[in-house]
Amino acid sequence: MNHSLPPLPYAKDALQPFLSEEAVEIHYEKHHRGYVTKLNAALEDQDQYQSMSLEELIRAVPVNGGLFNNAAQIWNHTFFWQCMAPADSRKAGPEGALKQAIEEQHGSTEKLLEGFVSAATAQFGSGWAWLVKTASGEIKIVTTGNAETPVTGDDTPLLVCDVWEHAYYVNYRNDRPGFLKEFTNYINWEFVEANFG
Ligand code: MN3
Repeated sequence: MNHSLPPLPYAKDALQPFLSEEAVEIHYEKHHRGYVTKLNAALEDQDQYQSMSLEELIRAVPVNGGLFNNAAQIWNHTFFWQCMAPADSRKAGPEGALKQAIEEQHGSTEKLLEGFVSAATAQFGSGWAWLVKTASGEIKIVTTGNAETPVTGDDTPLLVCDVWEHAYYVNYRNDRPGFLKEFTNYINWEFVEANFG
């Protein structure tokens, strides 16, 4: 199967001032597209993987190998873009069952997001910070290194933020915490609620 780059869910300038058009352009057109190009090239002589969906491929290949890295980075980035929304289509916070679960388990959305920012700041080197739902319904903050993703495990991803330096360097230079704090104001809570189920 030839994998394709999913369209961005909004215009490249829609996340300003959090992310400039240039930052989204580079991240999407160079990094995200680059993983798609590399994966398709690497799959050309790998007949056993060609009929697999992206998720099937991520689960089938060795973690941290070349196929895994490109496939997982495609999946993680596609999920990441959906986790943010422009101001005119963004809710202030979670509602309904998600809100209730967050308050029961973490006290408040603010406290959960503080923990998320701390964990994401502390992730050493390149990686991702996630909110996931465990099989027992627990909302957890987890971080993964490099391309690693909850897709290989049993947790359901709810939210992710890219903490590779390429995600924030254009607008925030080395200020990862500053990037993360702004990220929390641009969360697409409707998407997170839908993932929570
Ligand atoms: Mn990235």
